[in-house]
Amino acid sequence: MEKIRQQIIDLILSSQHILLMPSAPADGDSLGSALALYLAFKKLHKDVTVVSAELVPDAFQFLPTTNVINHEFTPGNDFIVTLDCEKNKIDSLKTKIEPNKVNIIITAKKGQFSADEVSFSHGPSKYDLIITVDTGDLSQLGRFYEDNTQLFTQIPVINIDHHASNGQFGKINYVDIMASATTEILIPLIEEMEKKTSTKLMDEDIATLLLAGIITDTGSFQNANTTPKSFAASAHLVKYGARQQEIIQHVFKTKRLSMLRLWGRILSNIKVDQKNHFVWATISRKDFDETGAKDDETGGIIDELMTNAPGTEVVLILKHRNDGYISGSLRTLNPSIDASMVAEMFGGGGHVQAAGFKIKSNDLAATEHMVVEKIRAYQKKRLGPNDEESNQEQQMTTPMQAKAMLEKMFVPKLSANEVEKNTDTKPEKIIAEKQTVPPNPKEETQKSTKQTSGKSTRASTEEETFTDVIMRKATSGETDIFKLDEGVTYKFED
Ligand SMILES: [Mn+2]
Repeated sequence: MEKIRQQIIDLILSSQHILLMPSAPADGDSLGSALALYLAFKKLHKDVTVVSAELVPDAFQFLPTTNVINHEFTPGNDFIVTLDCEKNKIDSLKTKIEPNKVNIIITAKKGQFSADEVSFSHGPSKYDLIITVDTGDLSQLGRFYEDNTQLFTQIPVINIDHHASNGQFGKINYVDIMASATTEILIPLIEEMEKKTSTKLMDEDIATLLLAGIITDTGSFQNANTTPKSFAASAHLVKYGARQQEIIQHVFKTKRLSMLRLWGRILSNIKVDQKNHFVWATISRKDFDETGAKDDETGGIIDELMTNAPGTEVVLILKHRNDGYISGSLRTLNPSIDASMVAEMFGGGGHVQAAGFKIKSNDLAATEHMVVEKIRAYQKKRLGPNDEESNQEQQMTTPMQAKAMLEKMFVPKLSANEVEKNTDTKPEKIIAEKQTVPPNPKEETQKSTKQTSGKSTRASTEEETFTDVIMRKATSGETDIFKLDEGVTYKFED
């Protein structure tokens, strides 16, 4: 591990434009990791960009510097069309932009150019290093990976993670599956970087971000992944000034009324297969709509479900997301069942005790049937034959029992005036949420096309030679002197 850390530090120090990518959906660990590295790299005078396809959940907005996160990403997406002019010289060149296409009109001095004199390539990216944090698989970067797959082969990738299912996709892979959180791995990395650069990097904000990762991923030291090392690391961070109370307050003690309503609905809808020691619940779009809860307000409920379902081995929550996917969260309470292997049956992954997957579908009932049957079959095979009754789903809780469970879970954490406070702030929060909906990528494309054609009206004088245009642009102080204006014929001298 020490050798890998040295390689990582060398690569970071020799890079200047660093792209930091936390996994989506963003949680305390992925955000804490990305932002802690952001602050450390800034102290080393690096040009750093943090991009996340998804918005920062309300519970993590309090983290230092969440405002630097970009939700749109353009890695210098130049597409270059090259014309080989060795045999033939160019007489003129002009561009014509139409609603859905661009024509580049090139006239030869003599004869014509042919298709085999044209080649295509991508321009260099402005970044020289990508660091992914808390990301088991590149697909967890969402649309940023899908739209820029070539970038991940052009630029070195450092993969820092703690998921057992990590795909080792980096040039350097720093994966410690024994770590409770990715931020736990970053502590020795940042400290060694301090020594190597003789620069003080660790401060109260960085320590708070790193501690937020450990507290989130261990469920405030309640989950089974909590190790002596996670306690030691946390104590170490508190010594650096990590604001532990602030994290606990925001992540665990602040629950909105809409979230409580949603959790109540989920709890009253738990299904159980007692013979196969399997418990599950679904969350439909209707559940979100009717409670006013947001998509990210389901985090943590699976852990509550688990502690309230004794005798269970596998716990599953299926959630119909607002982006056409159904996501599944899995927990196992029996150490002989590997949750990441169960998640792999559905194209996902994760840790031994906690894992997840994502299925492209808008049919919750059909997906539930498919997933539940597969897990049931998996458990049946593991547990050996049992009688037919096991196929009977039972409603585990009555609404009254669910209410009692909910009260038991929250009474110590939420006082009556906190509930009232939440009610007051709710309408505002919902308005804000509507305004921050991420733009449809299609609309973005259209918008940028319009912008391009709008700019192109900036006129150059027709019949100027190419050298004239460049000289004119250079002397007028224009920076982008090689930019071609639309509809203008650029003449080339011999
Ligand atoms: Mn994590």
